[in-house]
Amino acid sequence: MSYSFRARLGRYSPFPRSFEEPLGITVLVLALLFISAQAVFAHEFKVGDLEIGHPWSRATPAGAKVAGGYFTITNTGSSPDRLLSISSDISAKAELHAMGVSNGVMTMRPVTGGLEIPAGGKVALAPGGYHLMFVDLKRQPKQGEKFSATLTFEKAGTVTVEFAVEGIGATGGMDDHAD
Ligand SMILES: [Cu+2]
Repeated sequence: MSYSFRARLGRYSPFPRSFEEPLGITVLVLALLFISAQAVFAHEFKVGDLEIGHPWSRATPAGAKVAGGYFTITNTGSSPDRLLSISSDISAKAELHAMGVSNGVMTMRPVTGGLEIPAGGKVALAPGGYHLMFVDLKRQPKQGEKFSATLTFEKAGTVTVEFAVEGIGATGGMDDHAD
Protein backbone atom coordinates (compact mmCIF):
# COMPACT_ATOMS: atom_id res chain seq x y z
CA MET A 1 0.00 0.00 0.00
CA SER A 2 2.72 2.45 0.92
CA TYR A 3 4.71 1.31 -2.12
CA SER A 4 1.94 2.11 -4.61
CA PHE A 5 1.27 5.41 -2.83
CA ARG A 6 4.89 6.41 -3.22
CA ALA A 7 4.80 5.30 -6.84
CA ARG A 8 1.83 7.56 -7.48
CA LEU A 9 3.52 10.45 -5.68
CA GLY A 10 6.56 9.83 -7.82
CA ARG A 11 4.57 10.15 -10.99
CA TYR A 12 2.86 13.42 -10.07
CA SER A 13 5.19 14.95 -7.52
CA PRO A 14 6.82 18.23 -8.39
CA PHE A 15 9.53 17.49 -5.79
CA PRO A 16 12.86 15.91 -6.66
CA ARG A 17 13.04 12.20 -5.76
CA SER A 18 14.95 12.82 -2.52
CA PHE A 19 11.86 14.51 -0.98
CA GLU A 20 9.49 11.69 -1.74
CA GLU A 21 10.72 9.12 0.74
CA PRO A 22 10.31 11.26 3.91
CA LEU A 23 6.95 12.51 2.66
CA GLY A 24 5.69 8.96 2.16
CA ILE A 25 6.79 7.99 5.67
CA THR A 26 5.17 11.10 7.17
CA VAL A 27 1.89 10.30 5.47
CA LEU A 28 2.05 6.73 6.72
CA VAL A 29 2.76 7.85 10.30
CA LEU A 30 -0.05 10.39 10.21
CA ALA A 31 -2.41 7.71 8.88
CA LEU A 32 -1.48 5.37 11.75
CA LEU A 33 -1.95 8.16 14.31
CA PHE A 34 -5.33 8.91 12.80
CA ILE A 35 -6.40 5.29 12.97
CA SER A 36 -5.39 4.92 16.64
CA ALA A 37 -7.05 8.24 17.56
CA GLN A 38 -10.22 6.99 15.91
CA ALA A 39 -10.10 3.82 17.97
CA VAL A 40 -9.79 5.81 21.20
CA PHE A 41 -12.00 8.82 20.52
CA ALA A 42 -14.69 7.75 18.10
CA HIS A 43 -16.12 4.45 19.17
CA GLU A 44 -19.78 3.97 18.43
CA PHE A 45 -22.56 1.52 19.25
CA LYS A 46 -25.87 0.83 17.55
CA VAL A 47 -29.20 -0.53 18.70
CA GLY A 48 -32.30 -0.32 16.55
CA ASP A 49 -32.49 3.20 15.11
CA LEU A 50 -30.13 4.62 17.73
CA GLU A 51 -26.43 5.35 17.51
CA ILE A 52 -24.51 5.83 20.74
CA GLY A 53 -21.44 7.95 20.05
CA HIS A 54 -18.22 7.93 22.09
CA PRO A 55 -19.27 7.02 25.62
CA TRP A 56 -16.62 8.41 27.97
CA SER A 57 -16.05 8.88 31.65
CA ARG A 58 -13.38 10.47 33.76
CA ALA A 59 -10.81 9.06 36.12
CA THR A 60 -11.72 9.81 39.74
CA PRO A 61 -9.56 10.60 42.76
CA ALA A 62 -9.17 7.91 45.41
CA GLY A 63 -12.24 7.69 47.61
CA ALA A 64 -14.60 9.32 45.12
CA LYS A 65 -18.12 7.92 45.28
CA VAL A 66 -19.41 9.08 41.89
CA ALA A 67 -18.26 9.35 38.29
CA GLY A 68 -19.90 11.02 35.30
CA GLY A 69 -20.82 9.37 32.02
CA TYR A 70 -21.13 11.16 28.68
CA PHE A 71 -22.06 10.25 25.09
CA THR A 72 -24.29 11.30 22.21
CA ILE A 73 -27.46 9.55 21.08
CA THR A 74 -28.57 9.94 17.47
CA ASN A 75 -32.01 8.74 16.50
CA THR A 76 -32.11 7.90 12.79
CA GLY A 77 -35.67 6.58 13.03
CA SER A 78 -39.02 8.25 12.44
CA SER A 79 -40.36 7.90 15.97
CA PRO A 80 -39.02 9.23 19.27
CA ASP A 81 -37.39 6.93 21.79
CA ARG A 82 -36.53 7.30 25.43
CA LEU A 83 -33.51 6.40 27.54
CA LEU A 84 -35.06 4.77 30.59
CA SER A 85 -32.30 3.26 32.71
CA ILE A 86 -28.59 2.53 33.01
CA SER A 87 -26.67 -0.12 34.87
CA SER A 88 -22.97 -0.93 35.24
CA ASP A 89 -20.75 -3.23 37.25
CA ILE A 90 -18.62 -0.24 38.24
CA SER A 91 -21.22 1.22 40.60
CA ALA A 92 -24.15 0.18 42.78
CA LYS A 93 -26.46 2.29 40.67
CA ALA A 94 -26.46 4.71 37.75
CA GLU A 95 -28.69 7.74 37.36
CA LEU A 96 -29.57 10.20 34.66
CA HIS A 97 -28.95 13.79 35.79
CA ALA A 98 -29.61 17.26 34.43
CA MET A 99 -27.64 20.39 35.28
CA GLY A 100 -29.30 23.69 35.86
CA VAL A 101 -28.76 27.07 37.50
CA SER A 102 -30.81 27.70 40.63
CA ASN A 103 -30.42 31.08 42.39
CA GLY A 104 -27.14 31.57 40.58
CA VAL A 105 -25.76 28.24 41.79
CA MET A 106 -25.06 25.28 39.53
CA THR A 107 -27.10 22.30 40.68
CA MET A 108 -27.99 18.90 39.34
CA ARG A 109 -31.09 16.83 39.74
CA PRO A 110 -32.16 13.34 38.70
CA VAL A 111 -34.23 13.19 35.53
CA THR A 112 -37.45 11.30 36.12
CA GLY A 113 -39.39 9.59 33.37
CA GLY A 114 -36.38 9.07 31.12
CA LEU A 115 -34.71 11.21 28.49
CA GLU A 116 -36.45 11.66 25.15
CA ILE A 117 -34.50 11.32 21.92
CA PRO A 118 -36.63 12.98 19.22
CA ALA A 119 -37.21 11.31 15.85
CA GLY A 120 -34.31 12.26 13.59
CA GLY A 121 -32.71 14.11 16.51
CA LYS A 122 -29.52 14.02 18.52
CA VAL A 123 -29.09 14.41 22.27
CA ALA A 124 -25.72 15.02 23.87
CA LEU A 125 -24.83 14.01 27.40
CA ALA A 126 -21.89 16.23 28.25
CA PRO A 127 -20.28 17.98 31.23
CA GLY A 128 -22.51 20.89 32.20
CA GLY A 129 -25.67 19.31 30.78
CA TYR A 130 -27.42 15.98 30.86
CA HIS A 131 -25.11 13.26 32.09
CA LEU A 132 -25.05 9.84 33.64
CA MET A 133 -23.89 9.54 37.18
CA PHE A 134 -22.41 6.30 38.41
CA VAL A 135 -23.28 6.38 42.09
CA ASP A 136 -21.54 4.43 44.87
CA LEU A 137 -18.51 3.39 42.85
CA LYS A 138 -17.25 -0.12 43.59
CA ARG A 139 -13.81 0.90 42.31
CA GLN A 140 -12.20 3.99 40.77
CA PRO A 141 -12.26 4.17 36.97
CA LYS A 142 -8.66 4.54 35.74
CA GLN A 143 -7.49 6.64 32.83
CA GLY A 144 -7.02 4.57 29.68
CA GLU A 145 -9.30 1.71 30.65
CA LYS A 146 -12.83 1.00 29.51
CA PHE A 147 -15.76 -0.19 31.53
CA SER A 148 -19.08 -1.42 30.22
CA ALA A 149 -22.57 -0.21 31.01
CA THR A 150 -25.97 -1.25 29.76
CA LEU A 151 -28.44 1.33 28.48
CA THR A 152 -32.14 0.51 28.24
CA PHE A 153 -34.36 2.36 25.78
CA GLU A 154 -38.14 2.23 25.63
CA LYS A 155 -38.31 1.08 21.99
CA ALA A 156 -34.80 0.13 20.87
CA GLY A 157 -34.25 -2.11 23.89
CA THR A 158 -30.94 -2.64 25.67
CA VAL A 159 -27.40 -2.14 24.46
CA THR A 160 -24.10 -2.62 26.24
CA VAL A 161 -21.54 0.11 25.54
CA GLU A 162 -17.94 0.71 26.59
CA PHE A 163 -17.07 3.91 28.43
CA ALA A 164 -13.55 5.12 27.66
CA VAL A 165 -12.00 6.58 30.80
CA GLU A 166 -10.21 9.86 30.18
CA GLY A 167 -7.99 11.90 32.50
CA ILE A 168 -9.12 13.43 35.77
CA GLY A 169 -8.84 16.89 34.19
CA ALA A 170 -10.93 16.03 31.12
CA THR A 171 -13.81 18.34 31.91
CA GLY A 172 -14.87 19.61 28.52
CA GLY A 173 -15.80 22.76 30.43
CA MET A 174 -16.70 22.85 34.10
CA ASP A 175 -16.22 20.40 36.90
CA ASP A 176 -19.78 19.24 37.44
CA HIS A 177 -19.31 17.01 40.47
CA ALA A 178 -17.70 18.55 43.50
CA ASP A 179 -18.07 15.39 45.57
CU1 LIG B 1 -24.74 14.26 38.34
